[in-house]
Parts: sequence; C-alpha cells; structure tokens
Amino acid sequence: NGFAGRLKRRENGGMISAWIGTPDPLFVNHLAQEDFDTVVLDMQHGMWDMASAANGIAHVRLAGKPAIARIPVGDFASASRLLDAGASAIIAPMINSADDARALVKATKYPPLGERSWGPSLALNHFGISAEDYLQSANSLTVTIAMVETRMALDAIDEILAVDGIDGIFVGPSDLSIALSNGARLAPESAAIDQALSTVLARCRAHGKVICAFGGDGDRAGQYLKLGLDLVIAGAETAQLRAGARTAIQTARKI
Ligand code: 3PY
Ligand code: MG
Repeated sequence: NGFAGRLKRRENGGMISAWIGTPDPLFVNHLAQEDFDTVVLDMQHGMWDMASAANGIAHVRLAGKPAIARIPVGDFASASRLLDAGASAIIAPMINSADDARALVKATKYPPLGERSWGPSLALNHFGISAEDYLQSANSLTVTIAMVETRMALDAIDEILAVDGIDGIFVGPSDLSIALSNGARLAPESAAIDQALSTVLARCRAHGKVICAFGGDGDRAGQYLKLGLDLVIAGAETAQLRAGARTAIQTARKI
C-alpha cells in the first residue's frame, strides 16, 4: 500500500493522523472521510477489543487509508493479531529498553527479523496481495513504532533505535512530562518536552528512522510538523468532537 515509503519520504510535509479511542467502527467510517492521512485506533487507553478493532481497521481501509493500532502496554501478541487484521502499523507504548524493542519486533516481523506467526487472512484481503507476496513484503510493508515516554526510554534511545525491525519512534508527551517531573506535573507542551523532542528527532534522523508524536490539537500538531516530524496527531476524537460542539454552540449564541 506504500504507507511505509510515504511515511519515510515525508510526503506533503508529514502526515496527520486521526486518533480514535471510541470503539465504534462507524465512528471511524465518518472521521476517516476527513483529510487525515491515516487513522490510529487506540487500544491502550481507548476501549477497542480485538473484534471491534478488526472492524475499525476495515472501515479505515474502506476510506482507502492505512490503519494504525496502538496496543496496550506489553501486549505484543495483540500486535501480531492487529497486523493479521490488516493494520499497516503498530504503535507500542512504554518501550523502555532494547529488550522491550526486541520483544516488539519478535511479534511484528516475520523471520529473519522476528518470529511473527503466520495467519494474515484479513490483511491479504485488505492489501489485495497474495500470501507469497505478503510474506516477502510484510516486514517492509508494515511499520513497527516504539513509544518513548519515560526517562529510561530517553536514556536508551540509541539502543532502541539500533534494534533491527524498529522502524521509528512515537513520543508520548503526557507520560514523558509526568516521568520528567517525577510525577509532579502533566505538562505535555512544556519546554522540557520540546527539548526531549529535539533530542529524539536528532537520534531518529541519525538512525534513518521515522519520528511521530501525539499533539493535543491542531496548533501542537503544526509545531511538530514544522520541527520536521513524520507523523503527528492533532488531538483525540473526543477532543475534536467536543471542540466542534463548543464552536457550534458559541457561534449560535453570538448571532
Ligand atoms: C502520551 O502522551 O503519553 C501518549 O501516550 C500519547 O497519547
Ligand atoms: Mg502515554
């Protein structure tokens, strides 16, 4: 589907992805009609289960876009199943060491890179590709992204990036701000986060790997794109829904 290549080439100045935790495939159907490059289904803090996520992925594909899934912490078995269901990328939270990164790769890449088990029936349908071609191309067709959102992960960034099969990093500014302040603050848009972001960006570029990050709104997403990030989030669907509602009410009250 060319997603990995487009992501790495940073076409259109970086991708903007939707981010959906509400476990309703029909909600995905609507949001995917907007001009997002991809859609992330969040299974860590969102409420998707495997069956609803597989249906969500199908609705992203229906809109002609690549689907991305964020798995729960350490749930690498789900990463394989989501790829089987046709996800183009996996985002894994709390990857804090090269060992964590290797466990992620084990689940998301076929040999020789990993130990992903065979069974991509829905993926073959969604990608319109033969089993032989999927086996040959899946390791480069699908993208494995490790979340950096702790001090440990920042300290181990080069070791994590050096793991063969890790295609990129996704910075989680909320958890990272909590970690950097020892639990004192939730400050995803602070100077400490900006500093960490530029360090991670430089390390990703040095390793030739992609960098993504969660932005709470369009302003933050725009700042990330200007910095040179490859894929950014411009707010979760609940925030966008409520902002839209708020704007409509305020507009109506003004007239
Ligand atoms: C974080 O900011 O910690 C994330 O995981 C992004 O949602
Ligand atoms: Mg997080």
